[in-house]
Amino acid sequence: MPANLPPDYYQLEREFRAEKEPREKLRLARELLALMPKHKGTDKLQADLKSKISKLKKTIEGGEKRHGARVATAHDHIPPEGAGQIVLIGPPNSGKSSLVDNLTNAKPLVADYPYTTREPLAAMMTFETIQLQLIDTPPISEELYEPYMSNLIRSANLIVLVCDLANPAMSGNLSVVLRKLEEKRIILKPEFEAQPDDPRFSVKKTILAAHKAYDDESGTKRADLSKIFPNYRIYPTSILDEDSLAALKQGMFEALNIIRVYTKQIGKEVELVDPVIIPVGGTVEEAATAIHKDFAQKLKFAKVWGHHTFDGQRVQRDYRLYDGDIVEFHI
Ligand SMILES: Nc1nc2c(ncn2[C@@H]2O[C@H](COP(=O)(O)OP(=O)(O)OP(=O)(O)O)[C@@H](O)[C@H]2O)c(=O)[nH]1
Ligand SMILES: [Mg+2]
Repeated sequence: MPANLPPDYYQLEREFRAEKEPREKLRLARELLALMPKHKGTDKLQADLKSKISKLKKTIEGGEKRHGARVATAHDHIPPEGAGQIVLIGPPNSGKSSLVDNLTNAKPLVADYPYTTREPLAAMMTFETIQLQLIDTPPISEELYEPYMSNLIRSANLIVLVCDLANPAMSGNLSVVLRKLEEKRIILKPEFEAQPDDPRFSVKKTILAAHKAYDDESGTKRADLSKIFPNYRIYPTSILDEDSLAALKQGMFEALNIIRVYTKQIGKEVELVDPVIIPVGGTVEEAATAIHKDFAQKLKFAKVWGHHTFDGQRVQRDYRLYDGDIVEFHI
């Protein structure tokens, strides 16, 4: 049976063959698979492509395991990876590197003296079915503000401000961080906000890790934090408490305002892996576009399985999706 492939397919296939970088190649392979009509004539092509996808995934994962973490070379820009880039900042010795150590495979240097971390370090954190990129950074203090910090913070999707509840000087140290950032025209905010009209300023959504929580037996430091940072999400954390780290992880995902949508082929079981990532409030059309823009154009309808529908409900392109929904596209 002839494959009858659409003309776009051949163009995309040329791009795929020419591409050398494994992540981009993987993205193109997924686009090809989405574009390929699903019938008997394309069975072999589909199988070939799936095996290429699985090999590419192995190559990428192998590379990540070998490196574990990557010390950034151009410090003010770390290429984003995964479903979100999250930068940990804070005063010296607050526990930034300890958190990255406990939440990822990376092994940043942790020590009981300040100014241990000298360079940013990126590492991947698994959250259920997705990966988020964490970036450990050198401290911010009266004595130190690495100039590249401003760009690192500006380009992040989310900031985690790590506060040291064991340090009697916590409040003063945090004021220094806020002042240093303000001098660079970076304003931390508890929610996403439109960027100010004055392009020299930037606002950054931030959540707090109230770290070394066990050292604040009376809870006074935690109360101080709520006063300095009203309306912010504050997660008490300790490296001795797995549950607190899991709660912070969940908090990071929620703060990113994204949802995971799993795609399913017609007549096949769904595999809850590699979800499409779209903003909270995103629609079937946005999920289709995230796979390929042509795909969204050709979409006739979709079927959705999830918490807000009955199983297999037929929906139109403007249907709002929720985290964890499963979608079957019909083109
Ligand atoms: N009690 C307690 N100590 C912790 C915790 N997390 C980290 N520490 C200790 O705090 C100290 C500083 O930890 P780091 O992770 O190196 O702190 P940092 O913020 O990366 O420090 P700099 O890189 O110097 O800015 C180390 O002695 C850690 O063992 C915690 O949850 N509880
Ligand atoms: Mg450190």
